[in-house]
Amino acid sequence: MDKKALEAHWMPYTGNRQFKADPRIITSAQDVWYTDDRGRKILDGHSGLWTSGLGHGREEISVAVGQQIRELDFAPPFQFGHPKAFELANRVKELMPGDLDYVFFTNSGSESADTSLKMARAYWRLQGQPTKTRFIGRMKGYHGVNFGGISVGGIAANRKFFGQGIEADHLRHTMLPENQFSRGMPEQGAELADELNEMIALHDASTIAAVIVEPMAGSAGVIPPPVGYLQRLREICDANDILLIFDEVITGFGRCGALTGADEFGVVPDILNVAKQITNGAVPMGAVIAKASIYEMFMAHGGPDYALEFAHGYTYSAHPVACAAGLAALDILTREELPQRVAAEAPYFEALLHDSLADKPHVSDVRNYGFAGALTLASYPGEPLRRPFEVAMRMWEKGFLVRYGGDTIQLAPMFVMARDEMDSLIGALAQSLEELA
Ligand code: PXG
Ligand code: PLP
Repeated sequence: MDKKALEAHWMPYTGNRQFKADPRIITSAQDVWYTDDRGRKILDGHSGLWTSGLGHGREEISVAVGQQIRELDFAPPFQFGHPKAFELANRVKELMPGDLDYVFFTNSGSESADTSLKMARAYWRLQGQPTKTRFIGRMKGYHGVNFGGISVGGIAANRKFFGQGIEADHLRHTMLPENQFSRGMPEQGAELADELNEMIALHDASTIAAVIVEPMAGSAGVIPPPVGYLQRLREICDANDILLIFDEVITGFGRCGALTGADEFGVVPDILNVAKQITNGAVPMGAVIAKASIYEMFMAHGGPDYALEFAHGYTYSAHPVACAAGLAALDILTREELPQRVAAEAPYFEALLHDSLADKPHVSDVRNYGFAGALTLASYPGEPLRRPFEVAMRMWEKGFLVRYGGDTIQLAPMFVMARDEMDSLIGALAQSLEELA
C-alpha cells in the first residue's frame, strides 16, 4: 500500500508512527491463516484478538450474515424487537451457569463493562440503598476503554492520560513471585482475596456496589486465578451484600476449556460480561447477562408498564446482523464441541509452552490456562515495552501473528488449531527469542 494512503486512519492501540513506517496489512483470512498484502501466509497465533476461536472464514457465519442483511438490515432496538434477538438471548441463557437468565446486548467488551457497572448501581438504588455506588476492581484488570471500564481497570497506561474517572478502589493482582512458571492455576494466593475485607472495613459495604474481575485476566498477560481465590471473593461479596461481576470478554465461550470461566472455576457471579467470541469476531457484539433477581428488581420498580425500567441501551444493541452471526457461531461452538476440545488439548499446549520457552533468553515467567498463554520478558533498562515489540516483529517476519502488550507476549491458539500448527508457532517463538538474545 502507498504509505500516504495510510495517513488518515488514526489507528487504535497502535504505535501509529512505527506502523505507518513499516505497515503490517492483513488482506484475507481462512481457518488459522491470514494472508498479508505481500501474499504471505501468516499463522494466526492469537485467534484474531481473542475473538476467533472457531477459525476464520467460517462459511456458516458468512451465509447467516448475508441472508440476514438482505432480509432485515436494521430494526430499532428501542421499543421494537426482531426474532433473532430473542433467539440469541435464549441461546446465551442456555449456555450460562446458575440463574444468569437475562441477556442485555451491547456492541463490545467496553460497552459490556460500562453497562454492567450501571446495572449494579441502579440495582442498589432500586433496592433502597442508593449509597452503594463504589466499585472494586483489581490491579492489572482490563475492562475496556470507556470511563467506567478504565476506572475499575488496573492498567496505568490506560488511565493516566484521562483524568478523573468514577469512584473505584483496586485489589492487588495475583502475580506472586512464588507463582512464577506455574502451570495452570497457581497454588498460592487465595488469601489475596481477603484484601476485599480490608476495603470493606475502609469504605464500608454500604458504599460498595460491586466487585468486578476477570476470572482469568487476559489482556495483562494471562493471569489464571489462584486455587480458591474466586471462591473466596464470592463468599466475601455474599457476606456483605456486594454484587460480583465477572468480565468474561476473553474467557467467555470456550477459551478456558468450558463455556465460561464461571463454569471452569466453579464460581457463579451475579453479572457476567461477554463479547469477542460470541460472534467469532465476525460482527461486533457484546452482552451482559444478569441473574434473575436483578432483572426482577428492575421490573418490580419500573412504574407504569409503558415506562422504561432501565434507561440504557445502544443504537446497535442486538443488531440483527450481529444476532445472526452470534447464532451461527454458537451453533458451531456447540456442535463441534470446541470447549471440550480445548480442555482435551490444553495439557499439550501447556507442556509445549513451558517446555519450549521457560529456558529461553529474557523469559522471566510463563503462564497458561486452557488455550491462553503468555510470557513475561525481562526489560531493557528503562524500556519495558521494547523487547515484546521486537519479538512480535520478528515473529511477523517469520509469518506468525502474536500479540504483544506491556512486558508480555500473548498466545491464544484457535480452538480448532492442530498440534503441528501449535508446534510451529511455539517453535518460531523459541527461535525468535534465541535470535534476539
Ligand atoms: N474486558 C475484557 C476482559 C477484555 O479482555 C474488554 C473488556 C474490552 O473489549 P472491547 O471489545 O471494547 O475491546 C476486553 C478486550 C490483549 C487485548 O492484548 C485484549 C483486549 C483488547 C485489546 C487487547 O489481550 N480485550
Ligand atoms: N451521540 C449522539 C448525538 C446520538 O444521537 C447518539 C445516539 O442516538 C449517540 C451519541 C449514541 O450512539 P450509540 O447508541 O450508537 O452508542
